[in-house]
Amino acid sequence: MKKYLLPIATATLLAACAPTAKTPTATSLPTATPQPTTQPAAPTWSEQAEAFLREYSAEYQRLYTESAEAEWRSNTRIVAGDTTNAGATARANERMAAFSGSAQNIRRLRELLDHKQDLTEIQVKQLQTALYNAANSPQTVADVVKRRIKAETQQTEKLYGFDYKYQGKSVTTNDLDELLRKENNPAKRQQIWEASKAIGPTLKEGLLNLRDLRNQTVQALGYPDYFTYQASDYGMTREEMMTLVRRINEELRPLYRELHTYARYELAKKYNQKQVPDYLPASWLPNRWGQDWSAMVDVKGLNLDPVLAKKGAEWQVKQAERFYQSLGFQALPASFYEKSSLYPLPKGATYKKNNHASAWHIDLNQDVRSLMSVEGNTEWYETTHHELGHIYYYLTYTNPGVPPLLRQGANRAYHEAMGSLMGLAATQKPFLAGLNLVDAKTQTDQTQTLLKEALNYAVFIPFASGVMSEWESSFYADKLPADQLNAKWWALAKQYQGIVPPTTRGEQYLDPATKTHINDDPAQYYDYALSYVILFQLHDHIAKKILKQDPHATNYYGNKEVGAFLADIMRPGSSKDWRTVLKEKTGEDLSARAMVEYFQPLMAYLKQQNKGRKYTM
Ligand code: X8Z
Ligand code: ZN
Repeated sequence: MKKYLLPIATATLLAACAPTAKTPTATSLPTATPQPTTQPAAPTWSEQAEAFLREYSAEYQRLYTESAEAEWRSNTRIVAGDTTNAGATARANERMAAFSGSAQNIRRLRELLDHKQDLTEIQVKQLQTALYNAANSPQTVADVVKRRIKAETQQTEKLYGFDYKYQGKSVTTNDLDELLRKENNPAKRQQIWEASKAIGPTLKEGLLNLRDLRNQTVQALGYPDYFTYQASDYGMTREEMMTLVRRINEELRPLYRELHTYARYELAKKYNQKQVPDYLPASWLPNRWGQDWSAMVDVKGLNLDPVLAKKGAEWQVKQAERFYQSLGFQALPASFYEKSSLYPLPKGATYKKNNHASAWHIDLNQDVRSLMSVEGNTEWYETTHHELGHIYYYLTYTNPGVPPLLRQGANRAYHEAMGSLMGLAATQKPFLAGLNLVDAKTQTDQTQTLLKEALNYAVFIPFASGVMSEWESSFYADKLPADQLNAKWWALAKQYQGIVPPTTRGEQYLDPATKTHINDDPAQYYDYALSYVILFQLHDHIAKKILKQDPHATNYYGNKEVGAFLADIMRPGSSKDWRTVLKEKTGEDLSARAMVEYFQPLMAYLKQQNKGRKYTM
């Protein structure tokens, strides 16, 4: 599910249309004898657009809310064999689809957009957004849209209703993640990793069906494939997006090569392997997809796990809120705490919930919620900050200057960047010391700290911009054949991440489908790669220009100027062009410069450590 928007069909928008006002055109204008003094002037194009958008937006917001409420229920209460929720969600999403994709609305949107030069910029932006949304559910192919909605609801239920088993017992994904961070026995690690991949084959048929339905939906409005459709949200073609993510990947590649070499040797030592493998076995890494290796390093004096375990999950959410408040953001609405689903289900619950973190803007107004399974540990500490970033983004662009259709990020990557930035800030030593989470007087190793950060942020790039983006581009645009899905996944993992599966993984498996986004947030994972690049650009600016602190050792806490800087970016939603926003706020275009510079001091250390070691990528 789109982490921060509604799941596809919804995010995608909606349906049955309110009757459009009849457009006066040259031919339909009154022909009676002109009486210039009394005759009301025919409405201008801008006035017509205003009237249309008023009506459209009200209906859009109403249907969006219904769809979000239904999706919320479908994602927080998954009961095996019970189809009530699925039925209600499908119906709500169909109503949205029938409205947003109605032929009448599409016609009218195009007609108004044909008179762009007579409209205001914000009118044009809203009409374009509505037309973009329409392409996700055009009613000219109503049957395809309907089947797709049903298939997506079913895929979500399968994905989050799955019962993971390890050593004969049911386990949660939190359990598996914890085991992968802690287990030192390589044979056991392989079993855990394999247990985490058991869901893949159960999702294959549904995913292949969804690929066709997603492609067919957007093709009806002229997009060649679903990946291209999603990239167009940034004003880019598929090729332009792939060129951009490949460039980012290349810029981080020298650092990744050092990290990869370092990890092979260090992990071989840790697991008592005489032979250092050329490529990293996926089961050696402390994350199901090898997208974050930071748990490999424990920086003495900065390990948060014990203190977070002691303070507990609730404290983490409250602490993240306090951090945002300290920058000048409001307290969260009471309904956030009443309506969110923040913690794991109690043991023995008779239903399941979505196990991946997300944030929701239920009514495009003040009803904001988060769905998480927070436990007291570093990973959830960062994720909590990440999700509240979405929540504060929602609340900040919910203002009279931003109409409902533009209550979105400057682009999707900005939405992902805000909270991840706060997550990074909330782990730096001066911040932690200020809050008494670590002892300020304890000497800590700066190189190890930077190494741990690189194993989180830099290691993520080849996964997000390489493996995920290349696989989905090929899946949607090149129609990757059904008997090459897993082979392609592992070829990309080897090429970009230098990771191989512990044993041969044939086409009876479907390892990409174990990543939730492949199923319910399709063809958008480059958002996260771009979000990391943006977050380092923002962090660099905040540290150097606002705080006048070393970017490696900042403390944002309590700084209202930092809060104002972030709120200025959030406030216009998508009513302002994303490139302009970045240029105005940081003086830079989108670039990996800040990220590369941040990790530059680590290169000498890694080269030293890797001296005499064999490089394989
Ligand atoms: O999916 C997420 C967020 C969704 S709001 C928790 N993230 C990516 C992932 O988990 O794969 C955050 C960073 C990467
Ligand atoms: Zn997110």
